[in-house]
Amino acid sequence: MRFDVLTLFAELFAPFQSSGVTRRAFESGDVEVRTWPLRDFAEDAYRRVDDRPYGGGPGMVMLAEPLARALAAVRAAQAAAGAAPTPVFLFSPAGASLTQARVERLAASAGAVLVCGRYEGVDQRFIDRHVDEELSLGDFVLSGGELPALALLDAVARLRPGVLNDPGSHQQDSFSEGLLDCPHYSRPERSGDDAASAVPAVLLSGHHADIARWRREQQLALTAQRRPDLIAVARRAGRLDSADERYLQALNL
Ligand code: 9D3
Repeated sequence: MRFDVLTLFAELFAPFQSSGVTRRAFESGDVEVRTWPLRDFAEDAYRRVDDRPYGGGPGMVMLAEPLARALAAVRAAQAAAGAAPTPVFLFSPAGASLTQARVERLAASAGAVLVCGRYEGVDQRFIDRHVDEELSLGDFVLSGGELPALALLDAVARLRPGVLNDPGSHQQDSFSEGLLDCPHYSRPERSGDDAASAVPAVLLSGHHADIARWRREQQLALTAQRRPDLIAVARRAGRLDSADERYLQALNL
């Protein structure tokens, strides 16, 4: 799959592709990332990519024309490679929050053009003409769309075949399965003298069914406490069995 990234900060994308479990996906070319530095598509002598908003107000607006020229260059490169045009996503605070379901769909696709907004926003005419979908990372304020684009690339790359050692392990991800994860413990068995320094005994018991039940109950308790919205979704999706329901009912006592 291929991502074409339109950005004023292309240098942010390279280092990210050489670290961590996702490195293989990028370095093998399975997830190909090509950056298109927007300043290269400015036409005036100052390489201007932004200007003041009509109607006044704070901040600057990203100009539609350099963006449109960069997108035309992406389309030409796709055509030359015999690749079909991919959808255009704009990262913007006004977009829908990225979800794991959206990431999973994208990971199974041919890729996308990622437009990273900066300044107050992008000239609406570029959005109306060219953008298929606006995406946000959530309700907090960043200074541009580059980190959201990197977050998306990371979330997609880890789903590609060969990235995770255990092919089933992302089936168990929180949000895929719909519950938060259980707590994890590793060595040493005891890190001090108080009760909180010991690993829960059940995890050392060797009783796999007991361990699975304990983990499930930890997931249910944590999710009920922190994200009751996810319990409601899991229930509606039929992902809670009668033992789960009994445990949740006991928690409310
Ligand atoms: C009230 C005006 N602000 C909207 C919240 C202006 C504004 C703030 C920050 C306009 C653009 C930006 C830059 N942010 C992004 O481009 C962005 C973003 C974000 O700020 N938060 C979460 N996801 C994203 S995706 C792109």
